[in-house]
Amino acid sequence: MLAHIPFPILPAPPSWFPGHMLQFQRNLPHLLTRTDVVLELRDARLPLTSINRKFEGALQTWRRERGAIPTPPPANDAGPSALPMTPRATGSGLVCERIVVFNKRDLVPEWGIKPFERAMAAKYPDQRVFFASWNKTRDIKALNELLVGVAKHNPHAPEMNVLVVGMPNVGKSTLLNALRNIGIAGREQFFVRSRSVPSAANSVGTAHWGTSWITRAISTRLKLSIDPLVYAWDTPGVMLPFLGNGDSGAERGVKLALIAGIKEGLYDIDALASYLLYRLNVLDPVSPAYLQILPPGTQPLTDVYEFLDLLAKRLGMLRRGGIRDTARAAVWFVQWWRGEGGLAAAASPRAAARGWGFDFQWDLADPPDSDPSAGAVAPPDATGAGSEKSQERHDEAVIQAQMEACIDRFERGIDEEEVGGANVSKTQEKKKVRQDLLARRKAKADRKWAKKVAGV
Ligand SMILES: Nc1nc2c(ncn2[C@@H]2O[C@H](COP(=O)(O)OP(=O)(O)O)[C@@H](O)[C@H]2O)c(=O)[nH]1
Ligand SMILES: [Mg+2]
Repeated sequence: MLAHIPFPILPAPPSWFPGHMLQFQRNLPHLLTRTDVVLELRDARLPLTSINRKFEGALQTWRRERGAIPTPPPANDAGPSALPMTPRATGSGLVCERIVVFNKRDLVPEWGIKPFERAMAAKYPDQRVFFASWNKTRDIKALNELLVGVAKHNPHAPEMNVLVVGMPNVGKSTLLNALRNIGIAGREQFFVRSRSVPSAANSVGTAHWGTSWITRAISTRLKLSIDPLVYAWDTPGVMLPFLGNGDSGAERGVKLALIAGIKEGLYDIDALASYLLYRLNVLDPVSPAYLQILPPGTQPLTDVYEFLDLLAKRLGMLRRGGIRDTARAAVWFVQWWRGEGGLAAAASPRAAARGWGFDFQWDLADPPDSDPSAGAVAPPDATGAGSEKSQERHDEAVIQAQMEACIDRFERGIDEEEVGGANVSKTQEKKKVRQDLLARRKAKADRKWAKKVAGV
């Protein structure tokens, strides 16, 4: 088992935000006026990094306009702020649902899914979370039923429009096709090209941008269900315009490049390989997934050049003069991981893992540091019968607490970056922790108040 896994040196992230992404982002508010359900896809391996925070403003306005969330009171009002909710019928009578799908679940270990769902419910109570994989029929069926259920709940609407958003390569088109295949069998299946783009897309400036822009911006309309009538709109992947400064920006960039969210070729392959080696070590420090591609008997290792040298040896990748071709081995390593290697890493057991996916990392010897209550997980009930179940529940609770702490750290990091505080002092850091704690308490009180008002 690796005792110490050093963090690799990473390059600053490139800026990759082509014009069509900017156009889509600008026109999102218009598209939302004709949207009933937003299906927001994120990569299950990057549940936090693949959030596109640039969508947040437009989504909040959309929900507010449809009465799904109340307009926030003025700053000096002592009453509760924006209330968490799950709208079925909104104040305006218009459908307004936001469903967050963590896609490619086949590439993360199943043991983390339940704790993650609970951590998300605790931290983001207004988001409906769903895990899916295109090849898991059960997931696709359940998602289809969820969408159809929302439409059935709103029989007054002649049709329901679903807008699918997310970063590039997160699996939007694949998931939509799978949903269509499940929802509409056989000859009824079809999709309509941009010629039939309804007024929502036309309203985003056809005259100015022409049809090619429409095709890139919102190219296909898929029918997901006939009765009730549900349509879905595929959209281009939109990246974050700025990935951040310092170590966290560099790490974000490399993660996104590995899952192919950032255009390949903008990165040095050695940087990708060294980060991947680091991550696989964190996910399973005892028997990392890459051991199966190295010469038999190799022990886990942390030096990327030693690793690539062994890999080139195993694959027989040689340059002229018999020198091992480590650059080719690095390309092969990343490709391997994107396919079967990712699946192998997802099969890793919970026992030794120090992380889950690419956004969660912890040291089980240390209780979570950001929330005083999070470390207080009750010990398992060791009274014989049912103790295995009790142990499992305890382990899940521990992981959930670690995940919540990771989410807090992530949010804190983003907030600090947004106020330009890359170099915050210890005093500021403590102040922020305190503020976060108070904010969480206030949110809890607000939730209680909302329940009371709703009579639940
Ligand atoms: N392992 C896995 N791969 C997926 C899944 N969904 C999509 N992919 C792959 O991810 C890549 C990008 O998918 P695509 O649908 O084009 O993504 P989009 O850019 O968001 O539309 C393709 O190679 C798909 O085969 C999934 O659930 N699991
Ligand atoms: Mg696509």
